[in-house]
Amino acid sequence: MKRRNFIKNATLSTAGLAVGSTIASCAESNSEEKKTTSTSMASLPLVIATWHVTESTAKAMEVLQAGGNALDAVEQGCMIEEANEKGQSVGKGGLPDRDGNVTLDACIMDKNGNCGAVVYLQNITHAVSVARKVMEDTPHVMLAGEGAKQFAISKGFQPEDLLTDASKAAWEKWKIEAKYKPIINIENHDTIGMLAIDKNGDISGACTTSGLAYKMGGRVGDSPIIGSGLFVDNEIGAAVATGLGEEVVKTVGSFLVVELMRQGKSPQEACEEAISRIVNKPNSDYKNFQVGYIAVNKQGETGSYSIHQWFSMTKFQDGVNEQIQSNYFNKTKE
Ligand code: SD4
Repeated sequence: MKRRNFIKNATLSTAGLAVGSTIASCAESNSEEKKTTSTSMASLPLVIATWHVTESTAKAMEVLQAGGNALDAVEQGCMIEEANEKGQSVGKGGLPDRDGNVTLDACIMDKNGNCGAVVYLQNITHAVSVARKVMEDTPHVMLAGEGAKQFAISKGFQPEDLLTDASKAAWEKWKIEAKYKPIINIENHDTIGMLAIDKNGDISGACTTSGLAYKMGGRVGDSPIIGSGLFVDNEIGAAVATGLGEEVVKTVGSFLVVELMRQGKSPQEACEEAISRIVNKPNSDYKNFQVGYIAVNKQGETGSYSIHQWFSMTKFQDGVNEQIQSNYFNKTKE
């Protein structure tokens, strides 16, 4: 499935062996397509991620199987996609803003509620790792722009040009008309949000992106905003978002999903409710943008849901690393 295939009109935005403990789970999804999203018996460790990123989930699972914790797993899993030049919305090869600058946003959150983020980071491929350094080596949560870059360099990250020939060519083509119609894509490799539970039952998450293609210079989306693009609560579960970041920020989406789980909803129900908050706003323009959520609870149940079709979750559990198509809200023909 190629990235832009999702655009149906001009405005539509947008094997390893599992070992570990087994957790019995009793909550159930109310989704019509229950089989696609939930599990009644969750064995650990497990990893889920937005979109089709089986190489990234495989890396994360490798870390977990080797005894690594969930934080190491999500960081190293996301790094695979950041280094993948073909993924045009993450790290190296990411599509630039309208001025031709590739600017990255990322965040990471651990089991203790610690978090770190970078926004508008340039010339450093592994934004997720810089976010982790912000979390672990500074008294701050977020660093932006030049400050984030200088911090990364001080930590040994090598600056490099992230604009590949393919992304430059796409930008040159875009400039001919230069119309900004945020594209939320369905391609195999995209903004990656990843959640993991390790053998100890501890949860961590990460999210990394080059943001919306041809955005205004300086624009930052939901992905590095704790509570919007990502939220982890080790007592309850975790959620991560993808899609038109402005809409996620307006509803503090990932925090909302986790709080809904705290109130007793399953991950699937919580993702569906968070999407319904967006589409049921007065005058919601949801037909013209995509938002998707994935979530996991402490019992290891998972869920995913989006506004439009073509969103998927990759899940690695019990030796199975698979892409699972998400159920979605807008069933009218697109
Ligand atoms: C953003 N949420 O910058 C990101 C974009 C995205 O798939 O998820 N694209 O708004």
